[in-house]
Amino acid sequence: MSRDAQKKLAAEKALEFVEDGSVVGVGTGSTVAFFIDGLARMKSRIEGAVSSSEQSTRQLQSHGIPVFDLNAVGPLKLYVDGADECDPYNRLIKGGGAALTREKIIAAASDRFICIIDEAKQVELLGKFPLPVEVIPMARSHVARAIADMDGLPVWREGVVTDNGNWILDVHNWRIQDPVGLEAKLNQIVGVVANGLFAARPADEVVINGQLRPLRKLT
Ligand code: ABF
Repeated sequence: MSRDAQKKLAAEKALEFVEDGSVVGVGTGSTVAFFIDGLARMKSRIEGAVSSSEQSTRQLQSHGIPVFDLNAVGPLKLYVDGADECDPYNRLIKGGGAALTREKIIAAASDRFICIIDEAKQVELLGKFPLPVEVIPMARSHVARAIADMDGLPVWREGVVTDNGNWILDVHNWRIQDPVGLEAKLNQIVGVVANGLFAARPADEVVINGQLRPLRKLT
């Protein structure tokens, strides 16, 4: 099955968890784009959405789906989003689409976070995908030095400005044995806004090939 077919299947399955009359948290990326198209087919049954990016907002509004400010409607019952990597414990690397900070905010404010992925996103160990870190522009070099001291290789995603007006460093060369610990450590670096590890708050369920994937329990 093609990657697009897998993404579409995962997005369609996630629609089953959307409650009538709810405001749905909506992520960013090509898999979520299929989910938004599906939401459009059922838009009379939902109140609207909270969006994690200007990109998703544009697509939602193009379908006539109302987009709300999280402050006005939170907490949410459901957040649906993609990922760049997903380990067996539903811990994720996200941020390839530069929307990680708003994605993380909505995930934190949602009772249930369903992650929709294709097979290529599944890994045993996080880190092959370079870890995105959103930084305040003036702190870019300071944060890069701190990451280098942690044996990471930070690469500035030059030319990309996030919806929050910040920059992104993508960190290569990490094989992440302790995602929760590294997520917390990165957040301590002055100038870091957020990082793409979703480990302290992993996905509640992962949908792949149209099915909910069983969660491997951390022993
Ligand atoms: C988004 O989903 C980002 O965090 C991540 O980069 C992206 C994955 O994109 P796609 O679904 O296009 O593979 O939430």
